[in-house]
Amino acid sequence: MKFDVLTLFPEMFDSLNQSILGRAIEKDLININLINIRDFSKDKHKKVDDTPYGGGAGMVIRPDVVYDAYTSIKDENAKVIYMSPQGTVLNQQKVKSLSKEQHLILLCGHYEGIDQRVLDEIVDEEISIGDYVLTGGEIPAMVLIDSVSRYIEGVISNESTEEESFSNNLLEYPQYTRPEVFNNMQVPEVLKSGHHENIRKWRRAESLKNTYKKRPELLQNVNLSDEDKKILDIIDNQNQ
Ligand code: 4FD
Repeated sequence: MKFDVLTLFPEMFDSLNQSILGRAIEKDLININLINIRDFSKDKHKKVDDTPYGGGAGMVIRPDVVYDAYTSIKDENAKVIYMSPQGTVLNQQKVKSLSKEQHLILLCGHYEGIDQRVLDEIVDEEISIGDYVLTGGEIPAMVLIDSVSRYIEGVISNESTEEESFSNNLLEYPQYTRPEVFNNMQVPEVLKSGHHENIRKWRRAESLKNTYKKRPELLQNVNLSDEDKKILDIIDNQNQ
Protein backbone atom coordinates (compact mmCIF):
# COMPACT_ATOMS: atom_id res chain seq x y z
CA MET A 1 0.00 0.00 0.00
CA LYS A 2 1.28 3.43 -0.93
CA PHE A 3 0.25 6.57 0.97
CA ASP A 4 1.13 10.00 -0.43
CA VAL A 5 0.46 12.80 2.03
CA LEU A 6 0.02 16.42 0.90
CA THR A 7 0.76 18.58 3.94
CA LEU A 8 2.31 21.85 5.10
CA PHE A 9 3.78 20.03 8.14
CA PRO A 10 5.54 16.83 6.98
CA GLU A 11 7.60 16.65 10.23
CA MET A 12 4.42 15.81 12.12
CA PHE A 13 4.51 12.35 10.50
CA ASP A 14 7.87 11.39 12.07
CA SER A 15 6.04 9.47 14.80
CA LEU A 16 4.86 6.89 12.25
CA ASN A 17 8.44 5.53 12.04
CA GLN A 18 7.97 3.73 15.38
CA SER A 19 6.74 0.36 16.58
CA ILE A 20 4.52 -1.68 14.27
CA LEU A 21 4.24 0.92 11.48
CA GLY A 22 8.00 1.58 11.66
CA ARG A 23 8.59 -2.14 11.04
CA ALA A 24 6.00 -2.23 8.25
CA ILE A 25 7.84 0.65 6.53
CA GLU A 26 11.23 -1.08 6.94
CA LYS A 27 9.77 -4.28 5.48
CA ASP A 28 8.30 -2.27 2.54
CA LEU A 29 4.78 -3.48 3.37
CA ILE A 30 3.66 0.15 3.36
CA ASN A 31 5.22 3.22 1.78
CA ILE A 32 4.51 6.69 3.22
CA ASN A 33 5.62 9.53 0.95
CA LEU A 34 5.39 13.04 2.42
CA ILE A 35 4.91 15.93 0.01
CA ASN A 36 5.39 19.42 1.39
CA ILE A 37 2.80 21.65 -0.32
CA ARG A 38 5.08 24.62 0.36
CA ASP A 39 7.70 23.19 -2.04
CA PHE A 40 5.26 24.02 -4.87
CA SER A 41 4.90 27.72 -4.05
CA LYS A 42 6.14 29.96 -6.85
CA ASP A 43 6.39 32.89 -4.45
CA LYS A 44 9.85 34.14 -3.46
CA HIS A 45 8.78 33.96 0.22
CA LYS A 46 7.30 30.44 -0.25
CA LYS A 47 3.82 31.81 0.54
CA VAL A 48 0.98 29.34 -0.04
CA ASP A 49 -2.07 31.26 1.22
CA ASP A 50 -3.90 34.50 0.55
CA THR A 51 -6.84 36.53 1.87
CA PRO A 52 -10.36 35.20 1.20
CA TYR A 53 -12.47 36.69 -1.61
CA GLY A 54 -15.52 38.31 -0.04
CA GLY A 55 -13.55 39.28 3.02
CA GLY A 56 -13.47 37.79 6.51
CA ALA A 57 -10.85 36.61 8.96
CA GLY A 58 -7.97 34.25 8.23
CA MET A 59 -6.30 33.05 5.07
CA VAL A 60 -7.09 30.47 2.38
CA ILE A 61 -4.61 28.08 0.76
CA ARG A 62 -4.22 28.81 -2.98
CA PRO A 63 -5.59 26.19 -5.41
CA ASP A 64 -2.63 26.31 -7.85
CA VAL A 65 -0.06 25.38 -5.19
CA VAL A 66 -2.13 22.39 -3.99
CA TYR A 67 -2.78 21.33 -7.61
CA ASP A 68 0.92 21.41 -8.52
CA ALA A 69 1.74 19.35 -5.42
CA TYR A 70 -0.97 16.85 -6.47
CA THR A 71 0.12 16.56 -10.13
CA SER A 72 3.73 15.91 -9.02
CA ILE A 73 2.46 12.48 -7.84
CA LYS A 74 1.32 11.30 -11.32
CA ASP A 75 -1.10 8.43 -10.65
CA GLU A 76 -4.64 8.88 -12.01
CA ASN A 77 -5.68 5.63 -10.32
CA ALA A 78 -4.88 6.82 -6.78
CA LYS A 79 -7.84 7.69 -4.57
CA VAL A 80 -7.62 11.25 -3.20
CA ILE A 81 -8.99 11.71 0.33
CA TYR A 82 -9.48 15.11 1.93
CA MET A 83 -9.22 14.97 5.75
CA SER A 84 -11.93 17.32 7.01
CA PRO A 85 -14.48 17.62 9.84
CA GLN A 86 -17.18 17.78 7.13
CA GLY A 87 -16.34 14.31 5.81
CA THR A 88 -18.01 10.94 6.31
CA VAL A 89 -17.00 9.66 9.75
CA LEU A 90 -14.41 6.86 9.55
CA ASN A 91 -15.33 3.46 10.97
CA GLN A 92 -13.77 -0.03 10.92
CA GLN A 93 -15.78 -1.11 7.87
CA LYS A 94 -14.51 1.90 5.89
CA VAL A 95 -10.94 1.25 7.12
CA LYS A 96 -11.14 -2.32 5.85
CA SER A 97 -12.40 -1.27 2.40
CA LEU A 98 -9.69 1.42 2.06
CA SER A 99 -7.06 -1.24 2.82
CA LYS A 100 -7.96 -2.87 -0.53
CA GLU A 101 -6.81 0.22 -2.49
CA GLN A 102 -3.32 0.27 -4.04
CA HIS A 103 -2.57 3.96 -3.60
CA LEU A 104 -4.13 6.64 -1.37
CA ILE A 105 -3.38 10.36 -1.54
CA LEU A 106 -4.25 12.14 1.71
CA LEU A 107 -4.77 15.90 1.55
CA CYS A 108 -4.35 17.64 4.93
CA GLY A 109 -6.28 20.87 5.21
CA HIS A 110 -6.15 23.58 7.81
CA TYR A 111 -8.68 25.57 9.78
CA GLU A 112 -8.12 28.37 7.28
CA GLY A 113 -9.29 26.11 4.47
CA ILE A 114 -8.26 25.33 0.91
CA ASP A 115 -9.72 27.06 -2.16
CA GLN A 116 -12.86 25.08 -3.12
CA ARG A 117 -11.93 24.83 -6.83
CA VAL A 118 -8.95 22.53 -6.30
CA LEU A 119 -10.99 20.38 -3.91
CA ASP A 120 -13.70 20.03 -6.61
CA GLU A 121 -10.98 19.16 -9.13
CA ILE A 122 -8.98 16.47 -7.28
CA VAL A 123 -10.84 15.10 -4.21
CA ASP A 124 -12.63 11.73 -4.48
CA GLU A 125 -13.69 11.39 -0.84
CA GLU A 126 -13.91 13.60 2.24
CA ILE A 127 -13.26 11.74 5.50
CA SER A 128 -13.50 12.83 9.15
CA ILE A 129 -12.16 10.90 12.14
CA GLY A 130 -14.97 12.15 14.41
CA ASP A 131 -17.17 15.09 15.25
CA TYR A 132 -14.61 17.52 16.64
CA VAL A 133 -12.30 20.13 15.13
CA LEU A 134 -8.48 19.96 15.09
CA THR A 135 -5.91 22.53 13.96
CA GLY A 136 -5.02 20.46 10.89
CA GLY A 137 -5.74 17.29 8.93
CA GLU A 138 -2.34 15.75 9.81
CA ILE A 139 -3.46 13.85 12.92
CA PRO A 140 -6.57 12.54 11.08
CA ALA A 141 -4.29 11.43 8.18
CA MET A 142 -2.08 9.55 10.67
CA VAL A 143 -5.16 7.91 12.21
CA LEU A 144 -6.24 6.75 8.75
CA ILE A 145 -2.74 5.47 7.85
CA ASP A 146 -2.46 3.55 11.12
CA SER A 147 -5.93 2.00 10.99
CA VAL A 148 -5.65 1.02 7.29
CA SER A 149 -2.08 -0.33 7.61
CA ARG A 150 -3.19 -2.90 10.21
CA TYR A 151 -5.12 -4.66 7.41
CA ILE A 152 -2.11 -4.90 5.08
CA GLU A 153 -0.83 -8.47 4.89
CA GLY A 154 2.15 -8.98 7.20
CA VAL A 155 1.74 -5.80 9.29
CA ILE A 156 0.03 -7.63 12.16
CA SER A 157 -1.22 -11.21 12.43
CA ASN A 158 -4.52 -11.91 10.66
CA GLU A 159 -6.00 -13.28 13.90
CA SER A 160 -5.51 -9.88 15.51
CA THR A 161 -7.81 -8.14 13.02
CA GLU A 162 -10.36 -10.97 12.90
CA GLU A 163 -10.93 -11.27 16.67
CA GLU A 164 -10.84 -7.62 17.70
CA SER A 165 -13.44 -5.00 18.66
CA PHE A 166 -15.78 -3.83 15.86
CA SER A 167 -14.74 -6.46 13.31
CA ASN A 168 -17.65 -8.58 14.57
CA ASN A 169 -19.57 -5.51 15.82
CA LEU A 170 -18.90 -6.56 19.42
CA LEU A 171 -16.47 -5.13 21.96
CA GLU A 172 -13.64 -7.35 23.11
CA TYR A 173 -13.65 -9.69 26.09
CA PRO A 174 -11.23 -8.90 28.97
CA GLN A 175 -7.68 -10.29 28.90
CA TYR A 176 -5.57 -11.59 31.80
CA THR A 177 -1.94 -12.60 32.30
CA ARG A 178 0.36 -13.36 35.25
CA PRO A 179 0.33 -12.94 38.20
CA GLU A 180 -2.56 -15.23 39.06
CA VAL A 181 -3.49 -12.94 41.98
CA PHE A 182 -3.10 -9.15 41.70
CA ASN A 183 -4.22 -6.86 44.58
CA ASN A 184 -6.37 -9.72 45.86
CA MET A 185 -8.08 -10.20 42.48
CA GLN A 186 -8.01 -13.68 40.93
CA VAL A 187 -7.82 -14.57 37.25
CA PRO A 188 -11.24 -16.04 36.24
CA GLU A 189 -11.13 -19.81 36.95
CA VAL A 190 -12.41 -20.87 33.51
CA LEU A 191 -9.34 -19.33 31.78
CA LYS A 192 -7.08 -21.70 33.75
CA SER A 193 -9.26 -24.77 33.11
CA GLY A 194 -7.86 -25.61 29.68
CA HIS A 195 -11.47 -26.33 28.56
CA HIS A 196 -11.47 -24.57 25.17
CA GLU A 197 -15.22 -24.72 24.53
CA ASN A 198 -15.99 -23.26 27.98
CA ILE A 199 -13.37 -20.53 27.41
CA ARG A 200 -14.92 -19.66 24.03
CA LYS A 201 -18.41 -19.46 25.60
CA TRP A 202 -17.17 -17.34 28.54
CA ARG A 203 -15.40 -14.91 26.20
CA ARG A 204 -18.46 -14.60 23.95
CA ALA A 205 -20.64 -13.86 27.03
CA GLU A 206 -18.14 -11.24 28.29
CA SER A 207 -18.09 -9.59 24.83
CA LEU A 208 -21.88 -9.42 24.81
CA LYS A 209 -21.95 -8.04 28.40
CA ASN A 210 -19.30 -5.43 27.61
CA THR A 211 -21.14 -4.30 24.48
CA TYR A 212 -24.51 -4.17 26.29
CA LYS A 213 -23.00 -2.05 29.09
CA LYS A 214 -20.73 0.30 27.07
CA ARG A 215 -22.08 0.46 23.48
CA PRO A 216 -25.59 -1.03 23.43
CA GLU A 217 -26.32 0.53 20.00
CA LEU A 218 -23.72 -1.82 18.44
CA LEU A 219 -25.91 -4.84 19.27
CA GLN A 220 -28.34 -3.67 16.54
CA ASN A 221 -25.78 -4.78 13.93
CA VAL A 222 -24.88 -8.18 15.40
CA ASN A 223 -26.11 -11.53 14.14
CA LEU A 224 -27.17 -13.05 17.48
CA SER A 225 -27.18 -16.83 17.86
CA ASP A 226 -29.77 -18.52 20.12
CA GLU A 227 -26.97 -18.93 22.67
CA ASP A 228 -26.22 -15.16 22.48
CA LYS A 229 -29.93 -14.34 23.04
CA LYS A 230 -30.02 -16.51 26.18
CA ILE A 231 -26.99 -14.66 27.56
CA LEU A 232 -28.50 -11.23 26.77
CA ASP A 233 -31.80 -12.28 28.44
CA ILE A 234 -29.84 -13.11 31.60
CA ILE A 235 -28.02 -9.74 31.48
CA ASP A 236 -31.38 -7.96 30.90
CA ASN A 237 -32.97 -9.70 33.90
CA GLN A 238 -30.02 -8.79 36.14
CA ASN A 239 -30.69 -5.15 35.26
CA GLN A 240 -34.36 -5.24 36.30
N1 4FD B 1 -12.59 15.46 12.49
C1 4FD B 1 -10.86 16.71 11.35
C2 4FD B 1 -10.18 16.93 10.18
C3 4FD B 1 -9.49 18.12 9.98
C4 4FD B 1 -9.53 19.09 10.98
C5 4FD B 1 -9.49 21.25 8.72
C6 4FD B 1 -11.47 22.04 6.95
C7 4FD B 1 -10.45 22.14 9.13
C8 4FD B 1 -10.84 17.71 12.31
C9 4FD B 1 -10.49 21.13 6.56
C10 4FD B 1 -11.44 22.55 8.25
C11 4FD B 1 -9.51 20.75 7.45
C12 4FD B 1 -11.62 15.46 11.59
C13 4FD B 1 -8.40 20.82 9.66
N2 4FD B 1 -10.19 18.84 12.13
N3 4FD B 1 -8.95 20.29 10.89
O1 4FD B 1 -11.33 14.47 10.97
